[in-house]
Amino acid sequence: MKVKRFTAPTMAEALKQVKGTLGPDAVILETTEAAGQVTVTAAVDLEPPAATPGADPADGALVSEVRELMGIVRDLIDEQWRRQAPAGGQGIRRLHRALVAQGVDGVIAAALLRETAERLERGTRVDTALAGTLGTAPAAPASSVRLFFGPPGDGKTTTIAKLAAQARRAGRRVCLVGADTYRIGAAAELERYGQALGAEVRRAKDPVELGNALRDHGHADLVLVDTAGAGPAQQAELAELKALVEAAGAAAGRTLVMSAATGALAAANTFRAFAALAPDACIVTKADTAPGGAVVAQLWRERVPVSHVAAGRRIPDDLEAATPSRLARCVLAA
Ligand SMILES: Nc1nc2c(ncn2[C@@H]2O[C@H](COP(=O)(O)OP(=O)(O)OP(=O)(O)O)[C@@H](O)[C@H]2O)c(=O)[nH]1
Ligand SMILES: [Mg+2]
Repeated sequence: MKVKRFTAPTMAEALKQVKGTLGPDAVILETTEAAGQVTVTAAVDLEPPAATPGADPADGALVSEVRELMGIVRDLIDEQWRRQAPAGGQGIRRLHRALVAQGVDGVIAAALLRETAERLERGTRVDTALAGTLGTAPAAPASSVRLFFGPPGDGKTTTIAKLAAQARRAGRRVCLVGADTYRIGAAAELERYGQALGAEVRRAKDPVELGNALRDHGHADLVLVDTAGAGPAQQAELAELKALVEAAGAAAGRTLVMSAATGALAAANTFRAFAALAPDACIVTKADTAPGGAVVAQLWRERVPVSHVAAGRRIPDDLEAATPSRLARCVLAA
């Protein structure tokens, strides 16, 4: 692979140099801007790998994924040349910089760039175009019973307390079910929240008890189930969570709670680990501590809707419904 840097007064000129020197297969690795000059770092694969008889099919898949990525970026470059729109070019450059700064996976970043570039007509702001791209994910379904799961310490219990407090303010009857039997003090913590918020609290130490609690939760309008945190490598804990989800039944909502501080690789691993629980929504927490672009980009790729963003510890104020423009801020706030 040959890597080269090109500097020019405009993005279009720099990209022209890239294409002229490295050819149409060049991939943009990074763009920076300083003192009125744009610097583009680009690479080209010098020797396209030939198909080897008996090669690992996984290698073939990887090669075609990289080829697809190169094609996407090449289309993007062509598109920018065709439009020659300075505002759009700047917007895409800003988005590219933010995606690189947040370490978003290359394939996801290229897809986000391409879809957003398609929305960038002359005069459209990049945050508006990006919100349009992110807004294509399906909406989180409304469920009167919802389970919350995710990595340890990412904010499940605090988020449940926020949702419970918001529902109580709206005059709804809330029942909290504690299924976290691992952490010392987890049950007492939920009890305290229940007392402070005027919500009934129940405990379920296994899937059978959870099934019973959900069948007989008084007359609550909203039932929120707290579970123990599990990391991507904790197979036994993940299997227990899956059993709880199954006991809750198909009508129960399933929210993955993930911190905005999760990096791209951890976000991909976490999502893979919890995919067996089929989350139908995600809440991104701790957005006051990190932009959260890698998590938002991963969820967009998986087509799991983000229902809320939490940006602080205050109950219930630091929890807002996620909108496409709020999510675009997460991505661009690098
Ligand atoms: N800064 C910040 N802190 C948060 C946010 N949400 C939760 N926290 C804090 O993160 C810590 C862990 O929150 P918990 O709600 O206990 O997390 P959990 O996922 O239930 O943790 P486990 O049950 O141990 O897996 C607490 O100190 C919370 O106050 C947030 O949006 N921003
Ligand atoms: Mg907890």
